[in-house]
Amino acid sequence: QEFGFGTGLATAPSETELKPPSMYRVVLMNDDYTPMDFVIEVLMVFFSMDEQKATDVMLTVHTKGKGVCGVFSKDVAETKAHMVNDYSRQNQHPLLCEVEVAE
Ligand code: TYC
Repeated sequence: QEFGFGTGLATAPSETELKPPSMYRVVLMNDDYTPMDFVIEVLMVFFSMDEQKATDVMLTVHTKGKGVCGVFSKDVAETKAHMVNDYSRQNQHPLLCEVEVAE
């Protein structure tokens, strides 16, 4: 990932080059095999959603291809994505959770 900390040239860094992005989206990707109930369980357990919200997000992923589970600091986002992917593999499901820069 490229955060644009500067060009290497001896110019003053612009405001956007001073800090790396602070917030990161955790997203779920659709696939043809992971059971809907498993995705709902993941959203409830790892993202503290109630069953109604988890069902909404799962159906968004199912119909649109991907969906946002939440927005977090870099550390929290990467840890959550890793935990979801580990849990999915432990249960022999191909469910994929990814992290995207939010801002
Ligand atoms: N498409 C899956 C099915 O029909 C359900 C599913 C939803 C899978 C969301 C992954 O992130 C996902 N069983």
